[in-house]
Amino acid sequence: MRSSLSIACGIAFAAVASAIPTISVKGSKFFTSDGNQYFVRGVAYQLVPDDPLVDNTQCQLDASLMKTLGANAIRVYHVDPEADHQDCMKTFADAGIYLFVDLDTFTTQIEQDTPAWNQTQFDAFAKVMDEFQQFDNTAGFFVGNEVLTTGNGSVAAPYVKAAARDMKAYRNSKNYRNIPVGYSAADISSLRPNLQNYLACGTNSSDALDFFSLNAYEWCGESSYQVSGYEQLTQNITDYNIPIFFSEVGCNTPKPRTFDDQAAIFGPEMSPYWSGVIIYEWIQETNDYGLVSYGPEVAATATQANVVDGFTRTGNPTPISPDFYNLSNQWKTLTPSSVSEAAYTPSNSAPACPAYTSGAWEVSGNVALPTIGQTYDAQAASGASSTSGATGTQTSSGSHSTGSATRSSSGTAATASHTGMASPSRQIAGMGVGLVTVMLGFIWWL
Ligand SMILES: *[C@@H]1O[C@H](CO)[C@@H](O)[C@H](O)[C@H]1NC(C)=O
Ligand SMILES: *[C@@H]1O[C@H](CO)[C@@H](O)[C@H](O)[C@H]1NC(C)=O
Ligand SMILES: *[C@@H]1O[C@H](CO)[C@@H](O)[C@H](O)[C@H]1NC(C)=O
Ligand SMILES: *[C@@H]1O[C@H](CO)[C@@H](O)[C@H](O)[C@H]1NC(C)=O
Ligand SMILES: CC(=O)N[C@H]1CO[C@H](CO)[C@@H](O)[C@@H]1O
Repeated sequence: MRSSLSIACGIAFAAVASAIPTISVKGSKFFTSDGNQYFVRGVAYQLVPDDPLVDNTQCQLDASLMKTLGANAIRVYHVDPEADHQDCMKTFADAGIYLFVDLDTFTTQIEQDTPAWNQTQFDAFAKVMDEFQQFDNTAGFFVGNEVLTTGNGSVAAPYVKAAARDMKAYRNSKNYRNIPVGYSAADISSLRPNLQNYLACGTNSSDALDFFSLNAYEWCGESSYQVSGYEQLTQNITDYNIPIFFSEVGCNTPKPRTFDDQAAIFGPEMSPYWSGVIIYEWIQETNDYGLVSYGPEVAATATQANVVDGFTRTGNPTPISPDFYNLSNQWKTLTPSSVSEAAYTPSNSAPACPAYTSGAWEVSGNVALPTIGQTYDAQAASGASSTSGATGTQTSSGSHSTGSATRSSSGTAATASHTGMASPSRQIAGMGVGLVTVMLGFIWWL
């Protein structure tokens, strides 16, 4: 009795001593459980297509170098919820690194052209949440990545919002911690303000996102807060009621990357409104955004172990010079002014739900969100839009039989509003498959 009790106490003490504070949302900011404001300084991390959080030897090598870089977060696009993540998550926690993880995969993601939110998707998202909620360093969940890319694609927005509503309700029903649930948007200037307002709008916060984030490739080389477009991004969120941060950043032309935009993001113009940034991306691969490399490029057709698409994906990460050091130097010198949780009283209320505008925002205000199993019926919607103008008629058939599962090229042409560059995140998320879709996206854009 006595000895098992003391062992239990010893374990409890060790757990407390090594615990990383958890992250939650208050108003438009993130805070750690010890009351400090949290700004994301992250890197997109998807070494391997299925799940980069299962090989602890690799996680240790990478976490250690990320610490040197000054990172405090990773974003992982795809994980295997059945795998064991204990060791990697502890490794990252010990390095002070939090996880933002996408709940969807290529087979479960919400599609712009055939929007649906059904039980299969819910169950798959819930599995990822079940696995990762147990870790103190899980900072947030994404219910989608760049689902919407066009004005008429806005009809998919209620499905994204329904997914957030249901994952938040599921989280609460399981008595999980209030891990923030958000969405990662493509930077489409015509769509962005309406989308970010829509996903936060309404008087019932249970129906809204906990945070919004943006994949932006606007700031290229020597630019400025005004010229890059960051000023416009900020003008649209100064009254935003939930946290917003960059879930991908990193124009890679011209080279080398100097990451001058970090000074703006963490400086006085943006840090009162923004909660930081995730740099795209950790590993160097075909798309040429990497901060580190695991060895020279080999033939794309090479089939040896640990090589995918011509790049080795295990071993010692070697910083790519000067990009890695440039980022590290930026982060070292930047300290955003922050507020303690105790001293902060949120004052912004939810934005108004945007009005219906044909071709630009085709959702009529605060429409009823779809329930699980409702699918979008485009034909009925176009017939009904002049009168209802809402999300379109929803049929409640549980099966989603309309349209093929083929990804349309427009769904991948995530274009930065100033540069016209395609966002590469679909590529990292899918490796081989993604590369094809990104190329289709470029062709579509050209
Ligand atoms: C939006 O318009 C394009 C081009 O007309 C069409 O291909 C696409 O299916 C439409 N999307 C939706 C969700 O209606
Ligand atoms: C708020 O939304 C949640 C989730 O949709 C719902 O269960 C709840 O009844 C709503 N509360 C009010 C006051 O409408
Ligand atoms: C977004 O900001 C721009 C100025 O940068 C402004 O013209 C536009 O009206 C804003 N839109 C919304 C919905 O706030
Ligand atoms: C649910 O939606 C997904 C993704 O659109 C689709 O692949 C699947 O067939 C749907 N399942 C059901 C039961 O409707
Ligand atoms: C901001 C920063 O550190 N810039 C450096 C990036 O790397 C080049 C090449 O080494 C330097 O000239 C810059 O000063």
